[in-house]
Amino acid sequence: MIRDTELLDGLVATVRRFVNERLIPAEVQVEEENAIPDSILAEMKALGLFGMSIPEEYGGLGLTMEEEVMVALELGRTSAAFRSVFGTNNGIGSQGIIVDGTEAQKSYWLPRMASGEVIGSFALTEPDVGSDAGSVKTTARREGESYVLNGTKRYITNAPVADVFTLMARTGGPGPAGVTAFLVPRHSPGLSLGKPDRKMGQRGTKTCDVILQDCVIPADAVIGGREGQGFKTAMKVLNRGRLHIAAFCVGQAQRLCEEAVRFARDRSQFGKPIANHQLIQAMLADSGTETYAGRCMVIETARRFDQGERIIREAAACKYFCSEMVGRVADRAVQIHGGAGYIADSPVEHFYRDVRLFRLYEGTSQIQQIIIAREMVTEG
Ligand code: COS
Repeated sequence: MIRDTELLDGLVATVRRFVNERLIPAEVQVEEENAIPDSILAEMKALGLFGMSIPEEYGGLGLTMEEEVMVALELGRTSAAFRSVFGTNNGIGSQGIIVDGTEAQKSYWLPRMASGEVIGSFALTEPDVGSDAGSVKTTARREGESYVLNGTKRYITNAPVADVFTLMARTGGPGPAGVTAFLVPRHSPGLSLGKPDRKMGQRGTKTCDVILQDCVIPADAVIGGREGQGFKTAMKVLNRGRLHIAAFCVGQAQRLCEEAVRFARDRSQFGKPIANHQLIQAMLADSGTETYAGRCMVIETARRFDQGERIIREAAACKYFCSEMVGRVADRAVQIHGGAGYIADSPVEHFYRDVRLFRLYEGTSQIQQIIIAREMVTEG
């Protein structure tokens, strides 16, 4: 749903300009320094990017899903690290509070997240708990007016800079029904961070372990105030997150197509630009077609989400198709660049490494396949 076409066009144009003029020129620096420059962080905050999808009454831009998708398509045209820095504030780090939080939790945390004063993060994965998210092993023991948490959370995006974690821990019996979602402030006693992970790509994005050793938090830190709802909160958060990631993948594919076309026009072999060779054209055509298909499916699913439809299957399908698709597009972009695509100076080299993550996080491709098939079978 687009509430005001003119306003959205203005926002999309602003983001496009910001991406072209500020973010794309800084990609090499981010790659080399493994950090986002402070000046860019400040500009992102001023543009409202930290609170894109946080409701207006809590200081955010309150974008609908369709509007958020239109912005994500633009943001996807540059290094994933830029989105990642505010991605958890809009997505998995704040959505738990938005969908299931109490009024007190919303009014305390959301305005701070929307301004970027507070960084939110989402802690579900553990050393032994990945795809089987309902088997969370971190425990939360009620003691008077507190909970005492014990366990380790792994590969937690933005953990090194986070101020608060939406964290899933077990308060009840085995399986999804025993999981509760908590808001755990970074400086809670007993909470420490592991050393930053060294990753294949997405340099500038920070992840590490979150270690809880008799970590004490107040009893009112339970999201929504009810135990046993944490798995469902996490799943609702991921439905939206998967759609956002899918749109971002389409943006990445769009940029890869632009780079491939530019190179194919400039590079001549056998006496003519390689863009005029049919085998190169076939690769360009496949990438352009798949990117367009991804764009259509994310916009359609976002519209249905905004209309209140159940989009579990469609969000999984978007994440599955678009994350696999951008992998193929990146591979072709490197192929079109030839040797130049394997050299670190080329943008397609780091995009090739960066996009590999999209098939893994917020549910692997295999998990999306399971979700899609289960929904198809139960829908009959
Ligand atoms: N949206 C809303 N509710 C959902 C849901 C979704 N996408 N998926 C499950 N639920 C609900 C179910 O309806 C069920 O509710 P009831 O108990 O009222 O029937 C409950 O949650 C338990 O669901 P289910 O029985 O399907 O749980 P499973 O243990 O079988 O797990 C999968 C389901 C595999 C889909 C889930 O564990 C998953 O998504 N795993 C991937 C985790 C992931 O993405 N990790 C990445 C970490 S974040 S970077």
